[in-house]
Amino acid sequence: MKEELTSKQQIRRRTIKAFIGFGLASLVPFSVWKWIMSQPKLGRIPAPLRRVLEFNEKVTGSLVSTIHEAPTFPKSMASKWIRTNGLEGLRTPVATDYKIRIEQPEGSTHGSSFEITMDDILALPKQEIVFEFKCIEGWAQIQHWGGVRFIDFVKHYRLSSKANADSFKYVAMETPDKGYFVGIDMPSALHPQTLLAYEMNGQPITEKHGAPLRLIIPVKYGVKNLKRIGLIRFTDERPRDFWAELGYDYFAGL
Ligand SMILES: Nc1nc2c(c(=O)[nH]1)N[C@H]1C(S)=C(S)[C@@H](COP(=O)(O)O)O[C@H]1N2
Ligand SMILES: [Mo]
Repeated sequence: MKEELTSKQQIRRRTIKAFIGFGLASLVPFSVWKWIMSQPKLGRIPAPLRRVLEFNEKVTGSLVSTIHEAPTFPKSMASKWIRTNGLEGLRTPVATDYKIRIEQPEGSTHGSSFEITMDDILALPKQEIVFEFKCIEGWAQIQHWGGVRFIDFVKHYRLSSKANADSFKYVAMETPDKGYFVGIDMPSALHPQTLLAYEMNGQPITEKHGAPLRLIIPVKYGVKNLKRIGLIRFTDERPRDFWAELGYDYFAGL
C-alpha cells in the first residue's frame, strides 16, 4: 500500500514536470488542469498530455529530420581527443566473429533477413564528415568520422523497399547484446550525412567509441548515435529506444 502511494506520487511529480515542460502551465486554468489529471492515463501520463507530446513529436519528426544539414568544418578543426559517453551494450569485448544482422519485415521487396561482415561494409564507398557532435548532457565537440553513408548501404542491398515503392518508416538499431537500442525515423536515417562509421580521425574506431561499426547521425543528438551496431531492422512500427523510454524526446533532432 505504502509503495503504491510513493509510485503514485512519483508519477504525479513526473506529470507536473512534463506539464511545465510544455510551457502550458501558466495558460491553463486550474479547472482544466483538474480535468486533465482526472483523465485516464496512457502509460504514466494522462491521455491529453500524452497526445500533446505525441503531436509535438509528429511535428518535429516530420520537419527537423529532413530540412537541414548539420554544419561541417575543416578537418583541422576536429578534436584529436574524443570524449567518451555511455557504455551501455559495450560491457563485453567485441566478438571475434562480429557480424551485423539485417532484418526486414514481411512485405519487403528484396528478401528478409541476412548477416553481413565488416568486409562487406568496407567494400562500399567511403565518406568522411567533420561536424559538431552534441550530447544532450550539455557538451559538444567537433569530430571527424568516416564510413559508408547509410543511404548508400540501403541502396546497395536494396533495403527498406516495399511493393508500393514506399520506404519503411523507421530503422531500429541494437548492440549485439541488446543493452542499448535506438529507433530512427527513416528520413533522418537516409539523410546524406548519416554514416555507418568505422573510422574516427582517420583510424579504426576504438572500442569505447563503438568499434567496429557505429551510427553517426549528425542531425540527431548523441543519444541516437548508437555504438557497436549488432542489428539493423527496418519496420513501420516505432522501435524501442533506450533514452526515449527514460523520458527523452523520441526524435532527439537538432
Ligand atoms: N552502445 C551505446 N551507444 C551509445 C551510448 C551508449 O551508452 N551505448 N551512449 C550514447 C550517447 S548518450 C552519446 S553522447 C554518444 C557518445 O559517444 P562517444 O562515447 O563516442 O563520445 O554515444 C551514444 N551511443
Ligand atoms: Mo549523450
